[in-house]
Amino acid sequence: MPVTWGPAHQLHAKLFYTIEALGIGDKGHAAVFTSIHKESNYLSNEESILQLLETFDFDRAEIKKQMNSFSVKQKLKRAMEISRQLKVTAVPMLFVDGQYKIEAKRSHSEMLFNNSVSVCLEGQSCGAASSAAVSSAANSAPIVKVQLSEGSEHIVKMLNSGEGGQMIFEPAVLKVSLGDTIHFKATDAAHNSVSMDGMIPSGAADWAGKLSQDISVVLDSEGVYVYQCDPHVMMAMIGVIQVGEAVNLEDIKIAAADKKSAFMMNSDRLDNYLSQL
Ligand SMILES: [Cu+2]
Repeated sequence: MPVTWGPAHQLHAKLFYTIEALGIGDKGHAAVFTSIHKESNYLSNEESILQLLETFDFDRAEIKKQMNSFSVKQKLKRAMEISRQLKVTAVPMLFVDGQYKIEAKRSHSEMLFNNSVSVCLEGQSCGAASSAAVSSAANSAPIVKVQLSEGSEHIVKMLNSGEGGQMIFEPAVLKVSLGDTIHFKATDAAHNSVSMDGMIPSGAADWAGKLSQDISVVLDSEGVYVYQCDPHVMMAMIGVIQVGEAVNLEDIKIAAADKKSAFMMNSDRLDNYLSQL
């Protein structure tokens, strides 16, 4: 079931069901994946969706008919109701029998995620063993607090793929001293580093790096800074730096709750990062 948190997700959920209605299943979903993740076409409006579906040799009228059909609308409505009832807060998340909620917290817990699912689906009784698997999956990524980085200069790489996932800053969470310099390195192309509005210490200087270029930033205010990569903010390509004491952490957390709606993927990344401070 696709997620339906905000208008953008709802549009994509509608696309998901339209693809099913048009009978192009896997091919259609693969085309959406390629468009969003490889071509950076986020399909954020109806026109771009129509254009994508037209590549499957449907005419526009037929696509619109399916897209606005009673059946697709009902499925979207149902998805919204279910995700509200089950409190779906992250992807991927798996519900078994309405009883067990399994969530992959980090990419490296995917294996555990799959294991706990098989225990529950294959086992004769979905009892104690599987609950243990479920809870170990949920707790598989104990929060490790970030340590103060030594030295006064620090490197953050901008990557297509890193240990923590796709489209990611590495390290994504840093703790440094007042006045330290961060060198953002364009290791992979088509990324940048831009401080996020309302998510740096008050009075701190903001920055905006250009695409595919290194940028060095001196952090001369105490507190927490959150920055993003402009082209990949929807995939939560963001990073967090704590300078000295995290004096503005509560303000950042409040602002984060708001910013999260912009993330179509990895929507728990920001919370994960902040929990490491
Ligand atoms: Cu990027």
